[in-house]
Amino acid sequence: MLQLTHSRRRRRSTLLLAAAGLITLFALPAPAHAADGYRLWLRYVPVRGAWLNRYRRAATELVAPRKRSPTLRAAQAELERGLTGMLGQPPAVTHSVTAAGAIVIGTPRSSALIRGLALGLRRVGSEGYVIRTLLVHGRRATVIAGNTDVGVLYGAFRFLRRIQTRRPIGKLSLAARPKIRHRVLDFWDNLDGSVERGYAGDSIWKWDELPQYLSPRYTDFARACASIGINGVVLNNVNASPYVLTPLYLAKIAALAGVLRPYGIHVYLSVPFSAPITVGRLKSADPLDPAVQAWWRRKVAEVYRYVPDFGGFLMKADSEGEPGPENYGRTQAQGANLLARALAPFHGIVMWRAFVYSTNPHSQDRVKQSYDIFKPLDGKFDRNVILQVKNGPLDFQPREPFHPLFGAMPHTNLMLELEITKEYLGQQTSLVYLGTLFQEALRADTWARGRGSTVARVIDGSLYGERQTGIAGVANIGSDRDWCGSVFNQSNWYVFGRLAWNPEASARTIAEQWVRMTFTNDPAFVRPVVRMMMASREAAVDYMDPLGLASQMAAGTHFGPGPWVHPGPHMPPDWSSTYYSHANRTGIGFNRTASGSDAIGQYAPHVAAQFASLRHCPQDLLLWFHHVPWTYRMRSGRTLWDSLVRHYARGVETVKWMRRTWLKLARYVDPYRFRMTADFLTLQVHNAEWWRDASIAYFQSISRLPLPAGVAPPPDSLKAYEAFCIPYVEGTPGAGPACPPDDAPVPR
Ligand code: GCW
Repeated sequence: MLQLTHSRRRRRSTLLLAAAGLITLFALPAPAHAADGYRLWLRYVPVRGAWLNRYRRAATELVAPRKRSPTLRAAQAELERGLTGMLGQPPAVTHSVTAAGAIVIGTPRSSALIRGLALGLRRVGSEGYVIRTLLVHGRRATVIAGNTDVGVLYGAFRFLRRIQTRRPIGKLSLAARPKIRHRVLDFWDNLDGSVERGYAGDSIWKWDELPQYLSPRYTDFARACASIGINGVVLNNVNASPYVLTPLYLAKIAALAGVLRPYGIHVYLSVPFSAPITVGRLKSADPLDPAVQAWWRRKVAEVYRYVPDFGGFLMKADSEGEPGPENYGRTQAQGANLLARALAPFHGIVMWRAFVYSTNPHSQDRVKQSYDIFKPLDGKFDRNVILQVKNGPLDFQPREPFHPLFGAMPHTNLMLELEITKEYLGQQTSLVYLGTLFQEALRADTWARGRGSTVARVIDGSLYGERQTGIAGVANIGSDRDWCGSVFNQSNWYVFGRLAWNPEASARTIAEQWVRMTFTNDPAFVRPVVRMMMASREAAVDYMDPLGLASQMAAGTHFGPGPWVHPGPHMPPDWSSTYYSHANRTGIGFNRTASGSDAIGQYAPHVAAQFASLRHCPQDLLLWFHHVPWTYRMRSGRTLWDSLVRHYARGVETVKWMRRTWLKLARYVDPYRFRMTADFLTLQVHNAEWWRDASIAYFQSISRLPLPAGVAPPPDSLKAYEAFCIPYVEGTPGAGPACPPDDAPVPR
């Protein structure tokens, strides 16, 4: 939610730039195994013990086709890098199998060897791979093959992962293909280098240096994406600057696309709907105006001259101040098809966001708007349009029910949008593993075609048979040395990619693999850390937004508690907290049943019946759907009030337990990552307590009920919590401080 102005200008003086240059010149190169997080999960640290010889025997030489595309060269380079790092010696690179234990890579087209083998490549499609141990010229070899070069690259990463996670590689028979076609990272990066909701430094795209200088970081970014199967990147913020469509920037974008291409990554752009006016100097951007249509056709053709394999556009229209078809009395479908028709000849797609709502004090329940706007348009979108729908109907809250559009648009391509950057979940420092949140979203059953109509099956095309399938994650990547602001934030990038490849995969298994690759395979470390990660999101829900509450955070920054934020002249109701909690003397929660906003009516009957029943509604969504008396008896026998308070307290306890757990693990981690995580957990305990105390103080002022036995009263007064405000938070759009000067006097 939020922000009308997003153009933060940054002035860097020439002097500063010069100073930075000097620092870079004299900076010492990082030591080879510096555990500063730069290498992500691709650290390739040496294997020790019994595994080493077993792996060495199965990786004696690397057999690559003579003629290699940049993608095959990337696969080869990765295998060389990984094997050298882990096995302590580089594999001999050859073009034919000369010894037992060879690794053979290629496609039927690039390699006669692979052409001659029956590998069953048919079933893995255009991006999948087969990894098999077989006899080649009488010698045992591991073949990593795909129908395309990028399939081989994915296979190479999978093979390396087995070594990284200490799985046998001697007798392999693996085949995999992605279930979703467009697996995209959405960057909310502005052209001035700032990142909306970014908590890991500035943008990684250095627009000033492009196209001449291509930072090696871009390649490392592409490697990381390819290692988890991400095949698309939207380079810029959905609150888009028109400049991306100018030749100046198109040349820069082309240069970036050139770096990402070998790794199977297509580049996309967010564009403003008003571009025909701002860039094209037309009078209108009306989708039905032939001049506007012709402009987009010309512009798209120009984009493809720069980037021949350009992926397409992402559009935020009619939302939070962005222009859109509504300005011309046209529908979202008419707007989307305008772009789709320009892109179709080039096989480009439009990802049209369903995050459309009007911030109008008199408008109906905010969470109903998107469904009401889009549902009637089912079947009206061109085939190369994919509607990009956030996981929940509000806005990336710690917990939301699934968005009712999932399952409700059988004749429209639908993709899922997740937020990897933790805007509402503690931002840079809190340890919150989002695998469980993503998994919950994917496994939610829409019941659109009976039991098992999960969101995963809506978006992978298996429910309604769409061919344009997709999933997007708002990236958490920035210029910080560790890419994501903290080592544990890296796991969220990782799990997004893995679930995008296979939305039915398990968040726990993925967490475990990530821990093994990022830290160590020692079970004494892996087990407790995976437990921490798996508990972490529920802990955050507990101390921020328990029992189905939503949007209780501070306005603007979305960091820290703000349950008291109420509508006012500068605060539309649906950006406030009290609008969502509906806390009053009788109870708390948003009545979305038939007697309230009836948002429940947007779900399939089976789901709606469950949500509508106080008794059967999942308790963790209770207050999302119901206004419940404070004294209501929960299934546990406790009153709602007691239960609410206990959730806040439990959240804090869980974070304390996470911290205690981590502190015992020093001997398994390098000092740098150990210390940073330990200190961040200390900070998180502090934040969780702040959330708990401020929330209890606020809600108690309304419920006027005593605290349950054993719960200590908040140490400060409600007034003090309300007055406290953090003025500047990284990633918050807008130039000035987020604290209104009269509410929060500047401390002396
Ligand atoms: O969650 C909200 C954020 C805005 C963001 C918006 C969106 C890019 O607070 O910063 O704008 O969602 O998804 O468009």
